[in-house]
Amino acid sequence: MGIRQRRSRVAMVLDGSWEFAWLGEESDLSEQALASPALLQQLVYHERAPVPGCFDTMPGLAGCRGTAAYRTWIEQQDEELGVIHFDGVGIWAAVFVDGTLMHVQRKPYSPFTVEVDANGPAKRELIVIIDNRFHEVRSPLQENYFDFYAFGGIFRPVTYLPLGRNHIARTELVTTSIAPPKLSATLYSSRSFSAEVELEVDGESVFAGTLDLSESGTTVELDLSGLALWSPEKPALHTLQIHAHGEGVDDVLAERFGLRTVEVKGREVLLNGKPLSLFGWNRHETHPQFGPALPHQLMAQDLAFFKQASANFVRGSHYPQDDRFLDLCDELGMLVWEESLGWQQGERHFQNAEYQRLITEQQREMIEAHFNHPSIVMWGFQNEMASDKEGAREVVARLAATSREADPSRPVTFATCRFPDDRCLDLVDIISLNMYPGWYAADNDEYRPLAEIGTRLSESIAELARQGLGEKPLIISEIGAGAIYGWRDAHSGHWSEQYQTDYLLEVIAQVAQRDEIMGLALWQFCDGRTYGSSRALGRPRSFNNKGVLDEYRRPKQAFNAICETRRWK
Ligand code: ADA
Repeated sequence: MGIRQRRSRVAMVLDGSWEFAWLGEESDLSEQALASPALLQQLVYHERAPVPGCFDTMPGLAGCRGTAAYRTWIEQQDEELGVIHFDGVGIWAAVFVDGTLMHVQRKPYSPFTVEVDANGPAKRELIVIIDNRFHEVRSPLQENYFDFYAFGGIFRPVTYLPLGRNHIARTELVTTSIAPPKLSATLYSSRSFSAEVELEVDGESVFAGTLDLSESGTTVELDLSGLALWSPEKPALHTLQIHAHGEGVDDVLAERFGLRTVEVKGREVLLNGKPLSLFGWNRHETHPQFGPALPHQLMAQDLAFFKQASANFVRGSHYPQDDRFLDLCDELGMLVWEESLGWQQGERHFQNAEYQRLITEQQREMIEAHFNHPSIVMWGFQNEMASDKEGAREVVARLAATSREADPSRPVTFATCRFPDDRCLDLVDIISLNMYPGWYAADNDEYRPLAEIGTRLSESIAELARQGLGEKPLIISEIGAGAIYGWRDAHSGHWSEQYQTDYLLEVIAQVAQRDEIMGLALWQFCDGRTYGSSRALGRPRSFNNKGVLDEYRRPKQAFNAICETRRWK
């Protein structure tokens, strides 16, 4: 047979202007439509809304909580089935195709897919009901005590993949050696079938043969001698092209990857065998006009600011990240800590079986979806959970095990603010401490000098050693101070840009002096909307103002000072 006309997999991008209906703050359609989808036929779409987008940043809907309906259409041709991929929605969603309930999404920020049958050319109706109200049963992962605002909408891209019933579902690509470079490629298929498989890397054939593919995965070991490694300094990327064809299968999938290894050795995290020194920020996906539905250009701008400050590390606080952002991190050599959704979960969550089921599911799904991003160097979970309380150990053990089972190739961690009373740090590979010496104090009338920063760091290091944890890598995963953009004060009072500058330069200087600390993630990259309510007095403007840029990415004095004088290892 001559050169086979290989079908190239074509993804239909569904982003754009969808029909839209705001159903109000009292609507119970979210519940009713699940019971009787016929109700959807009564919907009248008066408006249109952008996807990706958040309806509660649109004029007239800012701050509203209730139910919205989005609708678009999918043109099917000769495919055997279609897979709709949602990269992230919030807070809760129900997906209907031609009036049939296909999926209920209860995990904000998680990617998910909906499989649609195909029977020849057809125009299929896709309706997504979004509810951005808090609901501890329907959406237990997102609560309004978190210190970041939960928006509502279809935050991230939606694509439609016309496929055969037999197709490659996903891959897991693990660098097993860097000298010479070797890659272990595991192919997961939609169901069990045998196929002629050809693998090409950057257009060069590296494997050809018959494989019995299955949902549990089939692994091929590839010797990729001569290919460049991925590193922050030289983020070389390669493309694995998978062609599977034969009886009942004709599929092709391209997967980008980077050749690099990550391992923990004593107090070091090694990338390609070299110790890492991590410096950067915690970053929320947030903007006053877009919520978490950030335009691609803004993501690129954010990372340009990281680079301007010679940062090499971003903690995706506190939920699964936009895949496009992770692509940019791969391309720019920005190292990533990615974590599932969490914010100070406590004993009531430990005892909530449904919460535990969903968060464990989100952890596994996040890892499977983002497995091949070389920029991700560690998996996290449960930010600032009550890890000093009864029941915490079981939760950390489960999430650490879930992470290691899904991906043995990366270390796991979680950020604690309970140290030295933590009960769980021996269960993770990397110790990550959140602390705010010199900013928060037990007694709000207490004077809190910047000298507290060095003292707290030294005390923490000594206590970790006393607890037998001194031989693990240590990251200061959150530390920072607030500043109101534009507030310049000769007295360097709290909330002034000067105070924040003094604070952060002291942090960097103190951390840089301590070899026991291999990573620093300042809190936080840019200001982000939070809630007024209980913490209004500590959140002027109902924003978390600890960004070194404001919410519109206007640099504060601290950012410029860090760029000019940052001393790092
Ligand atoms: C905690 C939390 C952050 C933020 C920070 C703050 O460390 O993890 O999300 O709320 O405190 O600004 O106080």
